[in-house]
Parts: sequence; C-alpha cells; structure tokens
Amino acid sequence: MKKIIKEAAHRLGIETIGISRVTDFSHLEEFLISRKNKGLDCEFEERDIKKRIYAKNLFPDLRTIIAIGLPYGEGYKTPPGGNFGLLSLSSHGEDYHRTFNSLLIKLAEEIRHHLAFKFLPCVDTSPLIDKEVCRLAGLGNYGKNSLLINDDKGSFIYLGYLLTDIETEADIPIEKDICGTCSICVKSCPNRAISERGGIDPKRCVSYLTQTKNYIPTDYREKMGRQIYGCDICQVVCPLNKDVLNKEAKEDYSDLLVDLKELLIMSNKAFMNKYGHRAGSWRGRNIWKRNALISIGNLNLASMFQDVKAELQNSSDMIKIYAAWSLLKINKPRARDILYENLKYENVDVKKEYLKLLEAEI
Ligand code: B12
Ligand code: SF4
Ligand code: SF4
Repeated sequence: MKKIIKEAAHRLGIETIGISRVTDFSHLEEFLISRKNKGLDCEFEERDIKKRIYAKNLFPDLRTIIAIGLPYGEGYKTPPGGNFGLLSLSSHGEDYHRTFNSLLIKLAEEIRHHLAFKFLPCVDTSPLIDKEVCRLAGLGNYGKNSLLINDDKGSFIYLGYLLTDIETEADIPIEKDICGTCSICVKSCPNRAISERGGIDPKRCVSYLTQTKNYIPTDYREKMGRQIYGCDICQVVCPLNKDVLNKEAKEDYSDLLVDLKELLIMSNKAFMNKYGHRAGSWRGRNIWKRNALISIGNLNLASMFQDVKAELQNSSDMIKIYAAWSLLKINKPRARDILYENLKYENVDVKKEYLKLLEAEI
C-alpha cells in the first residue's frame, strides 16, 4: 500500500511525502500547557489542547496520515522597490491553501483507483500541530526558528496532510540536530522572537504582529519595517535554505510589493479584486492598511505626509491612532501641532492614545 501511495504522489509531481501512524500527540501536552501558562500561545492557534493532540477527535476512523511538504520560494530574492510595502513569500501567487487542498484531493482520488478509503484533507487550519504531524511522518526536523526543515527543500515548504482510514506501514523519522552551533536566525530576527535554545515567542514575531488585531506596542512597530503581511527573515538567512534560494527563479516575485499609497485609498472591493486571491488577504483591508501606516512611518516617507494626515479623519479609531504614530515618525514637530489641534474634537479613547503618543519618545 505504501508503494501505491508514493507512486500516486510521484505521478502528481509530489516529491516530499511521508507516512505516519501517529494519531495521539499527547507527548506534547505538557509543553502546550506550559507554553499557554507562560502566555506563549496566540489567537491563531486552537485553544483547546485536547483537540490539538487527539487526531481521532477530528477524524474518528484515523489510521494513517499521508503528509506532504509543498515547496515554494525557489530563487527568491527580495524584489527591488524600497518604498513599497512587502508581503512574505507565502503570499506569492494563488493562495496556497486552495491549491494545496486541491492537490491533496487529487492525491486521494489517485490512490482511490487502487483502494476505497475515507479521508480528510488538512492545510494550516486544522487544530492539529502541522509541524509535529509532518515531523513524525519523516518530512524534516525543527530548526531554531521553530520551522520544520526538510533535508532537500529546506524550510520553504507548506505542510499539509490527508487523515485517512488506510492500513499501511509508516515511515521512520530520522531525528537529528540540524542547526548545530548556528544561530544566524536568532541574531537576524528583527524583534528577538527566537530563543537561542530554539523555539519562538509568537507575540514578538513580526509575522504575528502583521496579522493580529491586538494593540501593537510602539517599540514593536519599529521592528515591523515595511512588512504588510508575514515575515521571511529567519528563513532567508538560514544556511539550510541556501540551495533553494540560489536556484534560478522560475517565477516573478514582484507581486510581493505593495503600493502603499494605493493601499491607503483602496475600497474594500478594490482590495478584494487585487489581493483577494492571495494567502494574506484573509486578514482584511483595514489590518493591511494599519500595516501600511506603520510601514510609511518606518520608511520615513515624507512625500506621503498629507496622505497619512487624511487618515486622521478615518471612521476607524484603529486607523487614526496608527496614522498619528506614522505622522510623528515622519515629521514630529508638524505632527505634534496637528495632533494637539485634533485633540479638541476626538473621542476619549483616541484622545488618550494621542496624548500617550505625544509624550512618548518617537
Ligand atoms: C499559529 C501559527 C503561527 C504563529 C506562531 C508560529 C509558531 N512558530 O508556532 C505565527 C503567526 C507567528 C506564525 C508565523 C509563521 N508561520 Co505559521 N502557523 C501557525 C499554525 C496555525 C499553528 C502553529 C502552532 O500551533 N504553533 C504552536 C507550537 C506548538 O509550535 P512551536 O512553539 O513552534 O513548538 C513546536 C516546535 O517549534 C518545537 N519546539 C518548540 N521549542 C523547541 C525548542 C527546540 C530546541 C526545538 C528543536 C524544537 C522546539 O516543538 C513544538 C511542537 O511541535 C500553523 C498551522 C497548524 N495548524 O499547525 C502555521 C505554520 C506553523 N506556519 C507556517 C508558516 C509558513 C509561517 C510563516 C513562515 C509565515 C510567514 N512567512 O510569515 C511564519 C514563520 C514564523 C516562525 N519563525 O515560526 C507553516 C510552517 C511550515 C514549516 N515548514 O514549518 C505552518 C505549519 C502552516 C502550514 N501548514 O504550512 N504562524
Ligand atoms: S518570521 Fe521574522 S519576526 Fe518571526 S521569528 Fe522569523 S525573523 Fe523573527
Ligand atoms: S539559521 Fe541556523 S539556527 Fe536558524 S534554523 Fe537555520 S540552521 Fe538553524
């Protein structure tokens, strides 16, 4: 059966595939509880730990997991355009959730030519911990940046799997220390999110900051640079990705640049038309717009002062307070005069935030 599964995968061009019989991940329970107690979990994860560790809660007939690593990012170099906002590589082209999900279904159909079975495709949004599911299927090992790194493809692999009721033999993962004495990602992370011992504090991670609806502390905003969605730094610097990144690029990555001025004035409809098919767009226009205001401040784009100032009239308090921060970054004396003037008619919450910003070291 294992041979049939792997041959079906190869016919579909899938090179990174592994099979696991692990259905119980309770070896992670203590780690997950302690992480939660330390406040190291985040709102993008399933909060119910039991749902994370017992895969049979999700698929009661589970016997075998067919795990796949879908490579991306070959030959990637940051596209030129320093005054643009930047999306992470996972937002390049069509949303990978859709394409990967269809690929998993195609694989299941291909295997069904030989055997009738039940399956559930999972990509990113399942309560299970994809990295651990795929590690135990032999797809790779953890790097200090917390990502699953495959021996051939590096860490630029999306992870997905089919939960199935197939009976077959598992692959045996080869556990090894892949980082050794390297700590390049630890040193390169803009907000010191990666621990020297390995693992990350998600709430310091720029990728998290670009996605969260929570308030972003002012010192963290400076670390976000010009990121509009996601962050790739700990992967781009990783020596284990060198071979993939040094390959010749077959794709044009310029769709990762975001016109900041356009984003500020875009309607919801225009946003969905332009970015709706991209992986990062689920967060919505206003979060991207907030990140654009942070980027404009960090890039110190004086030519956009008036555009940012116009956002002080936005109907969203969130947009107003990030516009205020951005103006102070671009031109503090001018921004201070404008904000003091606006204090006269702002509501209590916005007024409080403006006063805090006016007193802060920006
Ligand atoms: C929540 C989430 C986030 C959060 C938290 C990230 C994180 N590191 O967990 C935020 C928003 C920050 C995030 C960011 C990104 N994410 Co994300 N994310 C998820 C999600 C939905 C859940 C992950 C989770 O539960 N983490 C919590 C805990 C359990 O993980 P952990 O703290 O890293 O701990 C594990 C290991 O790191 C390890 N570990 C912990 N400590 C130590 C210490 C040592 C020494 C070692 C060796 C190991 C180790 O053991 C733990 C058990 O597995 C998964 C999809 C899913 N359903 O699983 C995608 C997922 C992890 N994300 C993914 C991606 C691509 C990204 C980004 C690259 C996107 C981007 N370009 O911005 C960044 C990478 C940031 C980073 N360095 O991790 C991929 C990762 C693919 C891969 N090759 O590993 C996933 C698997 C989605 C997918 N299906 O492809 N993400
Ligand atoms: S994605 Fe960026 S911010 Fe997050 S851990 Fe990696 S380098 Fe640090
Ligand atoms: S940069 Fe170095 S320490 Fe970080 S994941 Fe890659 S090999 Fe490991």
